Amino acid sequence: MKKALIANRGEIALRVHRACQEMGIRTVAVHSTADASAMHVRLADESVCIGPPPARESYLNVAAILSAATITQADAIHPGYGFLSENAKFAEMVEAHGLTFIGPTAEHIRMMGDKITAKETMRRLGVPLVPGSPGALSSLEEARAVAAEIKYPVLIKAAAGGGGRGMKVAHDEAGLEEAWRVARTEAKAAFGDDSVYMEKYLDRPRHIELQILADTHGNVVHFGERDCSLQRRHQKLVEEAGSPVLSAAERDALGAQVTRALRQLGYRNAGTLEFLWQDGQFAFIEMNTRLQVEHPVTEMVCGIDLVREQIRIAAGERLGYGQEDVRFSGHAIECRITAEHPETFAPSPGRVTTYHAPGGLGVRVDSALYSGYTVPPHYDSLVAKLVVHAPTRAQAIARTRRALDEMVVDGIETTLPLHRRIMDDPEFQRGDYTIHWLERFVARGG
Ligand code: MV4
Repeated sequence: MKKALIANRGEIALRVHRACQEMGIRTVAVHSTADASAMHVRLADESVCIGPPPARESYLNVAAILSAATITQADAIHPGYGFLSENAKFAEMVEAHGLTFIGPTAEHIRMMGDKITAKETMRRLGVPLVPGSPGALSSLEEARAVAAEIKYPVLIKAAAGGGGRGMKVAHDEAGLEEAWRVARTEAKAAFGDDSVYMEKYLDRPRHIELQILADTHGNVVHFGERDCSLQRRHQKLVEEAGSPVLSAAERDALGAQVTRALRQLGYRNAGTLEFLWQDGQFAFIEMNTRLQVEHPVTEMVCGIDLVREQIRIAAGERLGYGQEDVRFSGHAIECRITAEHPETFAPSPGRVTTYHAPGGLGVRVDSALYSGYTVPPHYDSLVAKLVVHAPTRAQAIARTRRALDEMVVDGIETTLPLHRRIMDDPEFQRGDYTIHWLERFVARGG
């Protein structure tokens, strides 16, 4: 692999560029007209403008991206996260053009994109699930029967869903018809597919996910878990590795189950399995077939470069190490700093007059910001990921607090003040939170 096209923007385009650079692989940036002076364009070896600001016409424009790869003679494409990263058709088209897709097979992307197929596959491979319907619900009558069996409250979810869209709770039989109707209508509108399924509703779970890598020679290794419970409206704000509630033995047990399953599946490249954890029990809900935003916390505790590994795997190389070689050291925390008002979450694009990144031992900032950069209004509001590593969780919190105080992003509103308040909160410091904690924390104003 000599030249890779990076089909993304912002901090993740930089992240992939850095891995390529260190491996002696030249990079091609693609960009919209709104991103002509973006950092990912400045750092890449070459760049190609692929369209106007709306993502649909640029970062999601498959024909323009494949043309850019052809004219620059790239031999691989890394999709980053979001945009085309979990688009099976795109992965197929990349390979049909004789290029290497740095990610899983189109078949596995498609399989996990359908949440019903993903669950059925994991059930067959022995991964624990939330009790629910065996597959899609064919009628309201079937929904009633399954709910009676698994007991209320229940959740109706869209097969094509994820990220919380097309999801409705029913607390009792009286609420089921409405949940059934609304979930199907929303699923049809959002995904063009009204297939839905049912699960027992867990009322206070944590969101814990497991990172894996698989090479094309049958080796599958896991890199432990991330606790991603601190989210608001399905947008994660803070992630940690490891989870404050998991023991090394529980991690090993879950990891062994998951790696066995993915080996049987013939999965390749990076993947993340999402679980809900409540009362000491794990239940698989979804699998993400991409590099995730929060991958750096795993990199920090495992001392591994996940993007480098993705590229090596795509080039057909062997992992070259086994599970026993993966060691976990210390604790890592990521704060997602977004260009939003810290209380109202109103978007705050605009010109960054001063940007100053924090530093020191155990501090990493993944960001495409620079002083004088204008954050465009067209895309995701993430402007920086502050990632901190320290020997213990308490030290990681203290270090995050210190780094947040050093960090300057002037000219726009950011969530920096909210992150400071979270780090100062006694419940957060005790690790005492569920997926509902942050919503309430924000509502009570700290
Ligand atoms: C659930 C759940 C409770 N019980 N499933 C939301 C997004 C999608 N990925 C799965 N989600 C949930 N599924 C059962 N059976 C609660 C959520 C949920 C959630 C999950 C992870 C992180 C944040 C969340 C916020 C609200 C609801």
